[in-house]
Amino acid sequence: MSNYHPLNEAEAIQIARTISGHFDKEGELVCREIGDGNLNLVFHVSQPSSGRSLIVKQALPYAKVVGESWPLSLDRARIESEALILQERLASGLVPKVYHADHELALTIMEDLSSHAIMRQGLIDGGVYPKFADDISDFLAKTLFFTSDLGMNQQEKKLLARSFANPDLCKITEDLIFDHPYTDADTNSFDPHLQADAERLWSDAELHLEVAILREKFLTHAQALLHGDLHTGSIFITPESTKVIDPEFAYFGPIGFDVGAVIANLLLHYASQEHWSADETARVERRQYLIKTIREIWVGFERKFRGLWDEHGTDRIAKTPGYKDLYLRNLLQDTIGYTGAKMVRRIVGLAHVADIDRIPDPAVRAKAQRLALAIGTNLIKRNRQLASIEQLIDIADSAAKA
Ligand code: SR1
Ligand code: MG
Repeated sequence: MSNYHPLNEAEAIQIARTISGHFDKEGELVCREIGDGNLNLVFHVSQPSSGRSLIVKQALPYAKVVGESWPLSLDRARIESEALILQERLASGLVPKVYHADHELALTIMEDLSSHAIMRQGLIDGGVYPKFADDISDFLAKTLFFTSDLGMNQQEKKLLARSFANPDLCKITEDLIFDHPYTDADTNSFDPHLQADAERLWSDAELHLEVAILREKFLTHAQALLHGDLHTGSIFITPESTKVIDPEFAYFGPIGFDVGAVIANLLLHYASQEHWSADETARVERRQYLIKTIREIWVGFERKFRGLWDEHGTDRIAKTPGYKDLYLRNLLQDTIGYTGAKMVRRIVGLAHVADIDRIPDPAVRAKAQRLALAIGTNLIKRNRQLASIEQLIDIADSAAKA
């Protein structure tokens, strides 16, 4: 009989007390439920007398954003804690420390990162993060290379993939990213002024063909252990530090899906500058900063991934001349396609981004939304013809100037 039940704040405090040596024995603990995501409860437990704190994150058996009508496996909490532990081993310092995991209660107790900002909000507030491109390209290159057939024992990888089968969460992605935005699905949600734009997406056969190819790769191409939901709401940040959180969507999939997720969210923010920049000069400057960051992420990721391949490659046949270049070219094309898919879903699909949704003036919001759709659909349609990150950048900049 499972002991699972959603915790209340008093119970979260009781559980937090069991983390030995974290809090002073005597001091009072206070707790607030701060979860503002789509799926989980998040308790912030702190001790004012010692200044110490931690996070108790608990999965709910359904998608909070929709309600109990959308059941979800609690096993995602085990997947999240195990992914965090593995990511810490592979990319040390770039994820929160895990103090304890209870699979029955579907909870993970981890480092409190309240000293950091959620990157999406940080960007909306005009934040500049000089270390981000280096940190995130490090995270991507190390976690993805060392869980791929290039960087780990291929039989062990198959066994690891078994423990990261994540069907419920993959189904969310398969539906919400690779299906529903391209048909008149009940889950879709968009401003009425986008009706004609959405209908164009639903009837665009050229677009559907590329989405079908990206979807097939998501379903079948078990390249590496992905984070699986690497948007700017899954990143805690300061100018000096980056921490990737929330890998509950982790599973073995195509590497470009993670890289594309980061770039897509920077481009959604790029589109949102229709509102968040004070004037045209500020808008151009802010967009240049975002583009520079995207370029540095891809260039850093590619350089590091190639370096790991040369230094730690485990596969003899993968050293065949030309193979690495071909692999990286395919990976770039996947990245471009997934970038586009992750942009489109945030405009017409179920789950949106605050960067764009919080634009108060509907006409300005529509301009940002249409820019995101123009960039996203172009990237999807052209991904298999492109060969450099500069071409992705050209597509974004040309759409913004149009
Ligand atoms: C029902 S969950 C909606 C979205 O929230 C998560 O962060 C994922 O991006 C998912 O698609
Ligand atoms: Mg999340």
